[in-house]
Order: sequence, then C-alpha cells, then structure tokens
Amino acid sequence: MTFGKTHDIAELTTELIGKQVVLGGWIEDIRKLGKMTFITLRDVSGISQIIVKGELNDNLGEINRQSVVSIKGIVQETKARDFAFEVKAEEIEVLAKAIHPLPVDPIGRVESNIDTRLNHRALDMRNQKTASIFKLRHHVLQSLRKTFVEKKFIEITTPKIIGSASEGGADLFSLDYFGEKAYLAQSPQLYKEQMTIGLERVFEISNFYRAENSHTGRHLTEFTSIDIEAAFMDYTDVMDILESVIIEVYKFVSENCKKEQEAIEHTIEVPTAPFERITYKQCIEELKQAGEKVEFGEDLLDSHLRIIGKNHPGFFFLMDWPMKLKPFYIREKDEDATLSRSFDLQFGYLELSSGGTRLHDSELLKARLKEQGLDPAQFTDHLKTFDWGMPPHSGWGLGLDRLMTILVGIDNVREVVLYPRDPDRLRP
Ligand code: AMO
Repeated sequence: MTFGKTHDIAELTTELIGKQVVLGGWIEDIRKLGKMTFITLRDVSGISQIIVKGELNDNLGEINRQSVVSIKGIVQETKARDFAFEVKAEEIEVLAKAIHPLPVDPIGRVESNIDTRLNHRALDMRNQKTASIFKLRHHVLQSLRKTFVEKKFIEITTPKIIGSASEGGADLFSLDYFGEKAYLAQSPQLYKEQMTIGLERVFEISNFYRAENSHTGRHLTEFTSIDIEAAFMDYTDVMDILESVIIEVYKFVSENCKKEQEAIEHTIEVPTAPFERITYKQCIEELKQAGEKVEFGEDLLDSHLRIIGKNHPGFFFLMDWPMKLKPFYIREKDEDATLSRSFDLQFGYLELSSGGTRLHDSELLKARLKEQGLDPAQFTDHLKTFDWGMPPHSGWGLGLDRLMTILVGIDNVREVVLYPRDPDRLRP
C-alpha cells in the first residue's frame, strides 16, 4: 500500500513536465474510451486529469467514483481545456473503495438538504462549495490571530468546565463533576477580565455553550466565540479594535481566497470604515418614527432590529444601552448613570458582537450582582481578584459562526459549523 504522495495537485508546474510524481486523491470522474481511460482526480488542492493507456488500461478493472487512489505517473502537457497539465499513469492503486450509493453526492450535481448533508458531513466536505466555506473559516481564524498579535494581544485558553456561571442567567448546561455540580462555560468573561491584571491585553478563540432552546438560523448551543479584554481601554477603544479586526478579515480573505469565492459563488467585498455608530436612544426615536410602540429602557425585539437594520444596512455599532439591559459587569456612563458604556456590533438585524467597559471596583460589582438577583457569594473567586490591583478594562465577544454567515452570504449558521449543535442535533 502506498501511503505517501510527492505532490499535491496544485503543486504541479511546468518544471515537472517529463518527471514522475505520485498523487493521492479521490476519483471524481472516470470515462473509459476504448483504448484509453480519462480519470479526474481530486485532492484538497484541486483537480487533475489522469490518462490511462496500454496494458494498465487493459487491466484497470472496475474503479468506483469517489474511491481513494494513489497514482504514479509522468506529468505532461495537455490539450484538455480545463487542465494545465495531465499525468500519464504508470501505476494505479485503489487504497479504499467507495461503497455506492453514497448518501450525498459530493459533486453537488444532486442537491441534498442541509440535514442530510450534516448527517454525512465528512463526505459533504468533498463538495467544493462546503470545503470552500471551511477553507475560508480557516483563513478568517488566521487573519484574526495575525491582527491580535500585531495589536499586542496575548492568546489565552480559559476553562470550559466551571463551578459557577460566568454570565449569570439560566442558559447553562450543568454536569456531574465527581459528585459536585459543574457547568459548561457560557463565555470566558470572568477569566478574561482577571487576566488583564497580569497580561493587560488578552484574546481567546474557543467554543462556549448556551442551553438556549432556540430554533433559528443564528443560534447554536455550542458556538465559537472570539473574545478580547484590554486593560487601560474604554469601550470606544475596543470598538475601534473590533472594526479594524473585521476590516482586516475581509481584506485577508478577499485577497487570499479567490478560488473559494468562486466555488461559493460569492464575492467578498471589504466594507467601508468607519462603521456607523448610533445610540440606543437614537434607535428608539427611529422605531417611534416607524410607528413602533417602544419606550426607553425596553429591550429591542427581533422585529425592531429588522427595522433598524433596514435603516442602517451593513455593519454598524449600536451603543450606550440602558444599564438595566446589560450584564452585571458593565460600567455606567459618567454623565448619565442610567446609560452604559456598552455596544453591540450589528450587521443589519443580526447581532455579531457585544462588549463594553467593565466595572473594576469590587464593591460596585457586588452591588450590581445583587441588583440583578445574583448572589455575590457565588462570585467570591472572581471578586477577590478585584482587590489585587484590577486595572480599568474593556472588551468584547464576537460570534465567529455568525460572522462567517455574513462573510459567505448564507443565512444559516449550521452551514459554517462543521458539526453544529442545536436543540435538535447532538450527533454526529
Ligand atoms: P453575548 O452573550 O452577547 O456576550 O455573546 C457575544 C456574541 O456571541 C455570539 N453568540 C452566539 N452565537 C451563536 N449561537 C448562540 N447561542 C450565541 N450566543 C452568543 C453572538 C454574540 O453577539 N461576555 C459577553 C461579551 C463581552 O462583553 O465581552 C457575551 O458573551 O455573535
């Protein structure tokens, strides 16, 4: 059995003409034409034409589409329009056969619904549209890390099994931890704040968990969050960072992922900066003008956000929310204590990120916990760190999965997550 290969298909160049290579991949198409067989071979990097002639062709036998093969042969020029080169096969080894009928068509000629594709995700990944989404996701992650490092943020990894809630609220998964009740972290909130004491600027890209029984195209029970926390920064400073992180992601993928954009039939256009910044109060005015019955202090409903999203297409910040609508750790504005130093980043109606300036005084934090019906005793480990020289700090959390839907122009978050978890889906 041949395990290795000398080249990925995309690595075939003019210099290799006349030379022997070993390719490995999957049979996308196979056409027998009497004395010759044409094979279209696909690997992760692209497709190549393989010509089989002579004795090898006579003894070829049955090879199924989508079987995995190793092909040794000589690179040569081709007359075929769709290929730069072809490989004249010398040896063909079937490494594993594909058993037909396959549950989804990886070429995408026969379309399958999303549930069928998710049930057979590994095979779905041989579909170039699906694979391109995940190659784009890989590039997005690369760009995010690059920008954070350039801005002197340090990557951290916080625990996902925790002893008390990080965000408060009811949407926590609980589990038995050797006889003690534990939870799956909803966010890295408390840990990332604590890390500003020693590391000043931190970021994390990890999965977090929400026991929300939501059946929408934008909610998952396990989602990937991009988080930052920065000492000596106010909320407007971290809004600037968020804006440049997003712009850099768009620039990076629009330049580096041309093939992927073609495959998903979507052109990624870099948005214009600066993003508009509108206040919650302004939103209430706009909603009233649109005939909505909504008062200051009320949370904005999905229907409200759709109206606001129409008025402000694309990315925009929605800032200065009422204090009572924000989590316990958010700080008020100096000039009006009913308003918070907080923001959401929206894309139309869709919330992509939220963040703000944090309280960094433990007494104020205790008072806010009580105000929100939370027990400060549950937060002892966190509160004590505030007595060790907690700097003023701000941060945000950005949903990677939601950002991906905007980037690729698909409105279901399940399309951009390998194995999505939602109330109806725990397997595979
Ligand atoms: P929040 O709860 O608003 O804030 O979450 C931040 C962002 O995470 C994404 N998100 C989700 N994505 C998919 N499915 C879900 N169930 C889900 N829940 C949240 C959204 C959202 O905007 N600790 C704060 C952030 C901070 O202040 O630093 C937090 O978790 O895109």
